[in-house]
Amino acid sequence: MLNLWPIRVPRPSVFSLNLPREMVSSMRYGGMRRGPMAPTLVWTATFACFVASAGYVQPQETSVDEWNRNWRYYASVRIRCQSYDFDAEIDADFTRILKEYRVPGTFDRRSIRICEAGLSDGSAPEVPFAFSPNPDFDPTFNARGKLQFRVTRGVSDRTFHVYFDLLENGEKPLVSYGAPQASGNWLSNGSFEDLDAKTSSLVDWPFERRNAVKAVTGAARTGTVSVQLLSPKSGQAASLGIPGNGAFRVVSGEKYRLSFWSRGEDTNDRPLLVTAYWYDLSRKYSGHELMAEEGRSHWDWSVFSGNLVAPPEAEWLRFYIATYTTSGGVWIDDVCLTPEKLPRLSDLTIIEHNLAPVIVVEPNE
Ligand SMILES: [Ca+2]
Repeated sequence: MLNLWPIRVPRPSVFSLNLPREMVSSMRYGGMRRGPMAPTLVWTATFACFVASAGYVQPQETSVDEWNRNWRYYASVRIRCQSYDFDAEIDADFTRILKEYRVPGTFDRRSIRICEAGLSDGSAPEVPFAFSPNPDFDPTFNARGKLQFRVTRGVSDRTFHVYFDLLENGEKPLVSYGAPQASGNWLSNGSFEDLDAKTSSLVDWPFERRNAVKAVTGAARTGTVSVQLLSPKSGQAASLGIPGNGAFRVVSGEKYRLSFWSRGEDTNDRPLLVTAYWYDLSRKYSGHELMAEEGRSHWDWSVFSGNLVAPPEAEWLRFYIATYTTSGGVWIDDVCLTPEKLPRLSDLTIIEHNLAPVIVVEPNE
């Protein structure tokens, strides 16, 4: 895998330059604090489906062509893709977009289909998805939920068409993609459970020995694998770069949330630091923010969650979770990164169907 960035190991001088030690150590797990430098911290394939037709049910493959023939609407959603495959999550508010275009009716939850649009070869591949309706979902007044689907790696924004219809236009067949694959995490393999079958190394987390980080089994928070950080030498950091593969593409001014679980055992030096690094369009380093530092030497699995806003000119983001401990160790699991504002549906398109031939019946004399 291509590693976009030289691994930067945060050094103590970087932090002492910018933040008084007292302030840094006041940002601990367990509270909500703000500092001048600190962001807000909150610790805490083709597929088969069944089409009912003329009183019987038969399996039938569906496709964009068929949706264009039989469905009445699609909306677009743009997603900033990454240098790795990930499961995107979007805010699918069908009521809002129908209202915006003054279309009355009852949303048919079974009718959702997704395809990728705007591909240079003109194809529009189907995209498996999972739809989770909001708790107060109502097909007429609040047809809203989260749509999760896989976005494969790429270099630019990508457009997806979300097809749907109203019950008034005839109920559509429910489609099943098997077990939901999506997790709503903009990182790939954030729980470290996906291992390469040949090499047994973690998919999308190509660790380098000099970073003193390795996958371990038996001490995980969830599943069986977590990542252990242990510095080999006093004054040197062990550090986990996030995402594992390169950097994360951001939109300047947008807010992002990083969360992960950590556990520390018998640490003897700066147990845990979380730092965000920003890079510009040309992938040059443009600044960093210390998000938190753990002060305890020993702690059980605790969740960290921190928000930060992409500064002007920022195009890429990379986090480092680091420790200076040379004894015990720090374990990390379930790393998750999401944009606060999920992509939304836009540009409702009403598909005009050819009208059936009109047979004019002359009234009887
Ligand atoms: Ca795990």
